[in-house]
Amino acid sequence: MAEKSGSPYQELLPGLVTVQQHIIANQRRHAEATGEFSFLLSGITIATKVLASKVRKAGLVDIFGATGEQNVQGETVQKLDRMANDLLMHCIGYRRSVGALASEENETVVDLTETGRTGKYLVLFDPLDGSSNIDVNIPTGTIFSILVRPERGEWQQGGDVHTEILQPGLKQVAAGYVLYSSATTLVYTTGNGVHQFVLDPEIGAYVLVAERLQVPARKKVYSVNEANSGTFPKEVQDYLAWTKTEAAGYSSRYVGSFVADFHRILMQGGLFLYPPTAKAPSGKLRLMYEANPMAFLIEQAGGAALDGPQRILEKTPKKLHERTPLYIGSKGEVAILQAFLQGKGAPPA
Ligand code: P6P
Repeated sequence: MAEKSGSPYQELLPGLVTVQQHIIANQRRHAEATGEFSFLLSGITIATKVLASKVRKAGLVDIFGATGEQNVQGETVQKLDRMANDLLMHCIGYRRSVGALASEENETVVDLTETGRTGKYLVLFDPLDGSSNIDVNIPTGTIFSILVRPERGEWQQGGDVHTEILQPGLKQVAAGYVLYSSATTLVYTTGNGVHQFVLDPEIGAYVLVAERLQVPARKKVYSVNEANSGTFPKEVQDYLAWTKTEAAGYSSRYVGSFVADFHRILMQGGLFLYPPTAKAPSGKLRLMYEANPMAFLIEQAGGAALDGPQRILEKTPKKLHERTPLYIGSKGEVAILQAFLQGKGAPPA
């Protein structure tokens, strides 16, 4: 289980700690923080609280099923997808510190600077990852990543958010997700550790449950869609064959909803794999608003994230919706897979 360390904020925040309080206490440590970020984050928390209540009622109210439209990814848009996207666009876009928004559901960046906005934050999100699972009550999630516009003196002078947003994951100032499951849990980092909150429906607040989460270095559990293994790279097939040996002794867990699979690994350790396949030669998961935020979180928690040869956070995106192969989880488990990818084969017994 991820270790929980003593809160460095406890002296500031005795007793019940909400995510807003936590962000403000966090910001007190950074003189330049102006409270803009905590107001920005409140846009995400309010939108996801509303979404959590809708997800809980899926089936009771007419939000099951598809809208009949396709998104930029060529995927069928679920009714809740559309609702989640509209909610996040509205609640985050309302914050004047935001200069642009990007979503899995929108083909291009929503440029708020066109309206004379001078916000420095660039917010990217997957509004409802795993939404195809909604109709069968499998957990889904919202993933977000926050960048800032490059320094250019006066924000309004020059610059184009459509290109400025194409920054490597190392430039993220914050990232996180909300998992809509048996509990609604929010996990975020601003580069100062990974912190977990649970939505208390009785008070309508995300309440701190763990700070500075650390993912276990080893855990013999892998998470992959084995149906695709016939067209995985041979080195990945060799890794999976090894995990099934008695000596290796691995188990397998796969929800098919990235946020749920990732959260289990953050809490208990393991390795999530989405390798290149014949159907998805560049992998399926998107770099900017799925792989990058989760890579930021896992590295802050002591884990690792690769696309194969490269660290995810060092990849410079060429396109907003580009996909990437993804191997993410416990540092020791990623290292074993990496050895297979480098042709070094299995670790010594
Ligand atoms: P597959 C959901 O559609 C998603 O984008 C991720 O949440 C999930 O990890 C992945 O696709 C599952 O893909 O090919 O195994 O169905």
